[in-house]
Amino acid sequence: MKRALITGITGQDGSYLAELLLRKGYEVHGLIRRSSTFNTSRIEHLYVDPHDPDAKLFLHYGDLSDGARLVTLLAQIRPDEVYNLAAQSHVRVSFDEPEHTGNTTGVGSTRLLEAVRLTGLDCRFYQASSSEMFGATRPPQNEDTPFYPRSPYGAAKVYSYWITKNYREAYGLFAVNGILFNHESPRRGETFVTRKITRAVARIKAGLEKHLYMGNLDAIRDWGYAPEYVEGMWRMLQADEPDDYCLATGGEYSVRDFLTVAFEHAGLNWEDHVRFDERYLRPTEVDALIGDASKAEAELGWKAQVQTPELARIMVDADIEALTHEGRAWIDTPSLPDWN
Ligand code: NDP
Ligand code: GDR
Repeated sequence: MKRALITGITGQDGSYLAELLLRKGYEVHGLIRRSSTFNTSRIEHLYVDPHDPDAKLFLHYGDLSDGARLVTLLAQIRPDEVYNLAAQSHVRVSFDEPEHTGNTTGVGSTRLLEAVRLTGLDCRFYQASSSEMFGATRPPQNEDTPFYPRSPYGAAKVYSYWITKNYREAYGLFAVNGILFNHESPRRGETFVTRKITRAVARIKAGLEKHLYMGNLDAIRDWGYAPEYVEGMWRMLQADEPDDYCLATGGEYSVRDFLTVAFEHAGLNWEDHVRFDERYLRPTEVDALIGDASKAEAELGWKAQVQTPELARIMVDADIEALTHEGRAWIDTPSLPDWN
């Protein structure tokens, strides 16, 4: 049985990846942060009491800012695969907390890579790199596109990208960068633009709210469906040679387009409800990210199935369902394309 360690297991991607690996028969270990309230709602449905002989999911306290803990944990777990998904992942917040973002989203990756090296493990390493690294470079973007980050978050991810590549070259570690374009789902954090919109649609439809306050509606993104993207992460670690890959849909939609589809799906007109608030603008914006994932398709057989309009409808339906069924809808395991 293969063993995996996932940092960021409580996040959107971590929860889908844990599900995927458990389905594939892995023993899954997750790094979680101590918090005064429960922060494991996205993986509660996967959790089995560790005393149960069938338990395959194990959670461990730790933090990417605590290098010694990472060494101890790796030595104890001895994983075959490490997925580094943990990060302060909100671009707008990274302008408020640039140092913290650098420490976790950037140097945190070095701490984890060092822990792998110090424990001498023969394991494969996945780094959650981001299309935000391309920043101001014009689309379409692929693995050869130069980086031009436009936020402390983007700059921290560029650092993590290069340190991952350096450990591959310097120490022969099977370390890969998945350069993922925006991917969303009903489990997306509520302050990212897609989920903010679909949650508001559900609440406006139910008469709980009237207005939604937004920033720049002209930004263009390539929004895919998160459960498909975690399959791509896994495929990168099954390849014969370590390499870096972009995952994207190739679609081109503005925030305004997403608003239109989401509100229309609920029989609403977004212009009746959306208001501008400058607090949601960023000091420097990333105008357009549109990915070219042809390398992943050719070498990994990975291709996005769900395009942005369908994604918006999936998320609106889930948020409406969640309001009527006490918030449980987003836990449902999505139906996935047949990859084999
Ligand atoms: P989320 O914000 O949903 O999850 C982030 C995870 O990181 C959470 O589990 C969080 O824990 C954990 N975390 C944050 N800080 C620390 C820390 N100091 N030590 C340990 N754990 C920490 O992100 P996503 O699931 O959307 O994204 C996963 C990764 O992929 C991130 O690195 C993100 O930057 C990157 N990425 C995401 C894309 C997307 O479109 N979703 C696109 C490209 C890259 P807690 O729950 O306790 O807060
Ligand atoms: P992004 O995602 O910055 O692309 O980073 P986000 O959903 O936060 O913003 C997308 C675009 O929407 C514009 N926008 C707003 N954004 C938010 N959050 N709230 C608003 O009210 C709002 N109004 C307009 C933004 O300006 C931006 O242009 C995500 C994260 O998941 C990163 O971790 C990941 O690396 C990248 O995607 C790829």
